[in-house]
Amino acid sequence: MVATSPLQLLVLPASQLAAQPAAWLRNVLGVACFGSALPQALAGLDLPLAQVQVQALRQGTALSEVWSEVWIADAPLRAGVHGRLHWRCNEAVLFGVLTLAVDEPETQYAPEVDASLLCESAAKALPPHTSRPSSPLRRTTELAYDELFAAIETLGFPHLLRVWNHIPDINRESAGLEHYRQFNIGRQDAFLAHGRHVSGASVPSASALGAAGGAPLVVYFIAGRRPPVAIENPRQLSAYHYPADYGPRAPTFSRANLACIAGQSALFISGTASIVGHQTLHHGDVAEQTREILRNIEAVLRQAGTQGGKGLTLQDLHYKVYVRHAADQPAIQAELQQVVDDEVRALYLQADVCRVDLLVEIEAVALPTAQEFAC
Ligand code: 3EB
Repeated sequence: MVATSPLQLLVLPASQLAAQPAAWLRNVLGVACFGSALPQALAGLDLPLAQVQVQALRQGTALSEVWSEVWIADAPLRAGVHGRLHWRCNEAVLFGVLTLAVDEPETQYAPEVDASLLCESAAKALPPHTSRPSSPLRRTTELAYDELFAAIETLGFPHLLRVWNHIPDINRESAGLEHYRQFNIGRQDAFLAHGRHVSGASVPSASALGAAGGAPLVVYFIAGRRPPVAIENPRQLSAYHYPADYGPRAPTFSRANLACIAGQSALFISGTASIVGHQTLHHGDVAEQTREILRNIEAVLRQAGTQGGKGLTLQDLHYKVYVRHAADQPAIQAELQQVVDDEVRALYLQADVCRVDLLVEIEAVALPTAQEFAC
């Protein structure tokens, strides 16, 4: 018998997923779909389904076909809706999705003044962020995370392991602040409001990418019963310690974490960019950025090796690659194939990345089945 992990990941066209028999779908924990026109047959299934308005890429071209990332777990699964959050879980792990429209008119809100750009006395005169009216995206983000925390606490999966965030028009500025920076304020406020730390070992692994303008904010995640082991990258400043040059609030995520799910380890590596220290390297050079990312991922794997993930290599990972310009995709793929022998398991998506100078971001997950990763 081939050993299988209690959590598995499949990447396949959404049409193929929709064609699966009901018995097969009973093991589906949750799904993320990438594309614009979701197959009708999928919408009818009672599954937590993140519908993300970004397109899959092949040979430098956006595909019209919708692709899906399918998380599989051991049945029996329970399913439900908690407020606006759709979830499925078994005894060990919960998958949840929140899809929130960001549709209020922006003009009725005060601008998000970036206090880091003001002189000290002017910054002091500003009321704290929480007491000023906030922009629609910031408020929607705070609501999303507020609902997320309320749900996972109630459902008994209080430990956030892995979060994916898709922010409409992530690099666009509105109310005087870039969307990603607004998102970071809302996310951090919700963490604080729920008594959670915004730095250190308990922040989740994450990715934050763009989606089409006018799309909803989509947050999907995996949560667990037990706290994961957070992993940082010695080559990079922890993101939660980024200086204010990157926004008034630092992002709330760890570089990776090792989770114990039903007795087996899973390594979740956050979206990783061509950043060393806190600075973007290789402006305008997508091949160099990709190589830097792979060095960062290797550094995370080495670090994981000292914290319970010993022996995991680039070969063991499933990758998701976010590409700013579709035409760069073949160059990125070529770099990935240089360092990962065998067939690379990778899904390429066209998405904007959270800094305008980043051309590519790569996330990864290892779901090892070997006995040495029992936990
Ligand atoms: C970086 O290293 C790149 O805000 O949740 C990567 C992964 C990035 C997650 C997030 C942002 C996030 O800063 C950007």
